Amino acid sequence: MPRAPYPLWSLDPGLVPLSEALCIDVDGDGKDELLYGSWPLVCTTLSGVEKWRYDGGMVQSAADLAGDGAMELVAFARERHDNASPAGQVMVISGRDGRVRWVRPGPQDVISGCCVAKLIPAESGLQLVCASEGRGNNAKWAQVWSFAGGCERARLWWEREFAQYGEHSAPAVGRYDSGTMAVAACTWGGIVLMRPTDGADLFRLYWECAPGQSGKRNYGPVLVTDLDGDGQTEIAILAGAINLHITVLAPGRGAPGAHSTPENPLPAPGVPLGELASYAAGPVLWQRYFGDSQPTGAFLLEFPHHPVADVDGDGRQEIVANVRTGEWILKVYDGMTGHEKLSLPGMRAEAV
Ligand SMILES: [Ca+2]
Ligand SMILES: [Ca+2]
Ligand SMILES: [Ca+2]
Repeated sequence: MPRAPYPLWSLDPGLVPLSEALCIDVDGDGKDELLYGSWPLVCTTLSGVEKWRYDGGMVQSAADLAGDGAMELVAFARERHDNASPAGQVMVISGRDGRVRWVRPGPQDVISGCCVAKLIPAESGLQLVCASEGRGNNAKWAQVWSFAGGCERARLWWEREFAQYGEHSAPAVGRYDSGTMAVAACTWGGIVLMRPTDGADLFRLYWECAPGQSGKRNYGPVLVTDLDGDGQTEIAILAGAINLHITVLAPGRGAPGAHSTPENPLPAPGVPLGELASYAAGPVLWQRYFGDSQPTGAFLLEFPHHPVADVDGDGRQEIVANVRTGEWILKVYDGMTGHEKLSLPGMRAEAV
């Protein structure tokens, strides 16, 4: 008589479909755990034995925030789409037992993202950057939180309104120049780089995606990086939802000048959708604008995990994108020039 199949172990994928998992030693016992899901977020041993679960959002960062040797997890609720509720706030969870150690206070309509980094050298531990929006004040605002006093006693280092409300892009951090870090946050048709210590503007640019087309959304990864390894910073904006464009900025190549207000965006060259628009001078290196995907459009544009990488080993980073026009085409673009290095019809890259 045949034996019936039986489960060796099982997992609960939670309210939000599982898209990724994390293997890291979150409780300091010297062995990695497996973390997956949201509502619940579950922590198991690598053989599937549950250690703890937490009824909260997806993990954004795993780091020692307070600098006390214990690992914390930063989670938030963007994926649940009810982020005006307290459950949508950024939370800091103990990696040891899943206990909530801090919930970001204050109201918000949309918390559009957060990231963890060492931004203030004199402060112990790491800092948390948040970008929120509010209809009441019609503004987007940025915050930097410090955990030097412990995770339960986060201190708001600064907060400020930096743009008008209405575009839900997430913040990023990176090196502005060799001696300065920056907090980067996009807005309608623009980007603002802020000084981590006090939030002051370092750089503010508004630009068109095509002639007469400004005020575009910037939903997708924003990477503040050095694409060609020359020590100068570039910024890759990979906008793959509603408004589809890849835009690469070089703040060191020229000041925004008059194009630092939404009323006066940097004009775009006229090229067909999806084609390369190059800029001979100024803060935009190049862009490719693929139009809109909502409600419908000629293109879809999606990005793999880690879309900016040196995939051909020449010492300079490329941008990897999945472009759809009738079929998916895997594209590899030169990071600095936007020229197409590879085009593979019928292929997608899910991870780089
Ligand atoms: Ca462990
Ligand atoms: Ca560079
Ligand atoms: Ca390369």
